[in-house]
Amino acid sequence: MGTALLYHEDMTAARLLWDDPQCAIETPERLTAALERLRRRGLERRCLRLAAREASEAELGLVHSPEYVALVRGTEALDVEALRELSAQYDAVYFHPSTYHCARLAAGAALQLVDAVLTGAAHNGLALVRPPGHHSQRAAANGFCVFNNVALAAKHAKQSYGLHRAPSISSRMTPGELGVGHGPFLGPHSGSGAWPGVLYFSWHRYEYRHFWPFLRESDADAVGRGRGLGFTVNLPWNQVGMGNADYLAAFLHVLLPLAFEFDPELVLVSAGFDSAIGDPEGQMQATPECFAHLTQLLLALAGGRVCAVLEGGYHLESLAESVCMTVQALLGDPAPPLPGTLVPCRRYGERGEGRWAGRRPHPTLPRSALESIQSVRAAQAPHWASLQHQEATLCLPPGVVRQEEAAPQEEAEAWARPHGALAQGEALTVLGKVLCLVDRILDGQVGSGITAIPAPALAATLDVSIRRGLFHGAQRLLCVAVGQLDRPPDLADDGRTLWLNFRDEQAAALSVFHVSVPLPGATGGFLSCVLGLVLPLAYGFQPDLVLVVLGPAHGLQDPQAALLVTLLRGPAGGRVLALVEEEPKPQLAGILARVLHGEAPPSLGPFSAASPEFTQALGHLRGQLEVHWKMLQVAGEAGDTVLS
Ligand code: X5A
Repeated sequence: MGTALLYHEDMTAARLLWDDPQCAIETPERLTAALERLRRRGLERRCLRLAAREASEAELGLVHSPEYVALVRGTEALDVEALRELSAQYDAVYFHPSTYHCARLAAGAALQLVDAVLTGAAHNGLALVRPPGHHSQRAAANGFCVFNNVALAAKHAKQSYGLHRAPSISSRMTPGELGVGHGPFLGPHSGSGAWPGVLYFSWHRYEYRHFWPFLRESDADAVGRGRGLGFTVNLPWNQVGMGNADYLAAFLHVLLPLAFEFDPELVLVSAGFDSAIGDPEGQMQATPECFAHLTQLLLALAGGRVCAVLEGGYHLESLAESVCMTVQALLGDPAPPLPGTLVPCRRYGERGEGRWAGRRPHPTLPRSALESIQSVRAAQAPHWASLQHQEATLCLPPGVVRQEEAAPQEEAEAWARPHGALAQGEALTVLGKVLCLVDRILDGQVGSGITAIPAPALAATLDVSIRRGLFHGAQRLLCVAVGQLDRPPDLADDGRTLWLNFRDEQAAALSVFHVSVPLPGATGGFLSCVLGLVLPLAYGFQPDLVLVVLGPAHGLQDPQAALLVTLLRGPAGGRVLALVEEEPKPQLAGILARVLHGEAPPSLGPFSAASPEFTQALGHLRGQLEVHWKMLQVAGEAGDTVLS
């Protein structure tokens, strides 16, 4: 088990044989650069290496017409002039005598990856392929793409493994479907009802349809038809320069709420790295680390069964780094912190610095990531419970270690002094271990940790852990306390700690850094809290250490606790310390230890919508906080229009 890496050297054979500026960026070096970097980082040898096989013509027939397959087969025998003539009949396509072989290997690799993951030979994986696939259609090549690798993988998964909520195709986003043009063939709208059981998400450079391939059906209001209503989710980026905060906001506020509600059995990723910084086609600004975070977030779905298939990505350095980040995340490594402050882009011009500063926006239209997010949420709201009742309020302005080491007894006693509950016995012994664990995590000697604490000592141990973390050099410490736990009364409200407490009472922002979150019963409420409130705050805060505490009457089911801890690995580079009340659920600590190690959390089970009252209370809380915490925002300001 582990991460599968599919590749075949033959896929470097195809290359452009004549002058065509549009196609010149799709080179064999894309694959060799990515693979070389994986080798150099020691990542390749940590993967299960599988040589790609060719897809059969019957398999290609799952998606493509026999005539088209025969036509592509025929290109093997054509001379350069004939290849050039045929290529000219398509949009942004070139054929080479090896194209058919390469394209069959690319499709075969995608199918094999699905086989590896669905038979249990691997947990997840990446297929490094070319030509890419997502723009190709039933009977046409398009945008460098010949056969639709990910669409074939989706059909194969449904047909051979009988998945019901099969491929949640997170197309062209993350390491996925972002980037350049929209590849609409995959969506259920490409022939009504043709793709039941598939949720298709795509983000793409759109620029109000001024960007290739200029399709009306790439806009946010194209949501699928008939039985496929709501199963096509388009997030058009209407300006270039989108960065880490924008992608993360799109995941937290659009993709993940819908994906968790959908509860897929498999996640297929059209991994287009033309969404990464430096890419000539995408012109976006997301740094490679972002792909580690996006991948890690996707791994919380479908029991971690994530299959990523390379699509675009034309800046060799950016591509190679982003591929490494994706593979690291697939392997379960903690994601490195995201550089810079995380504020989603409100309107054009806020990112005036940098290499794309010169581009002028369209003179009359508002542009921003938030506007795109708002429009897709609005378009999808009728189809998804997790988006309902929200718009009105929201539009307002390295491994886990079981700790054996402990701080010296006298030191533990000194730290325990203010707390009677810690004075002696087991509580003091545990405190010694926790102090040592806090230090080790902050020093980078240990990735994360978990400790079971005797119930009477929990609150005091938490208090001491916070102080110790700040004392030991944490600049910012996030504490997520679940259950009846009070914020230590004399904790300074100075921005060094952010205290989030899930408890039964009313939602309340007692200060910018002290938030009480209502404890939801329904899975939908839990997901809205975590994705819509806790993670945006956590990412915005950029802590050095996250303390998660499951205290008295925490009320979370085991899969919920596991998901919470999994997702909290993101904001602090994996530096999570979980403190769990010793009784009454001994198995919970084991589950949490495994997710801290990078294992996928169990499914939350059937989706149940939050009550309108709950959603409203949460929306109100978000409304109060979003002035300070920009990652909460899902809409531009009213009348936020940019004039030239
Ligand atoms: C796979 C992919 C882009 C084609 C761009 C044509 N295709 N201008 O990224």
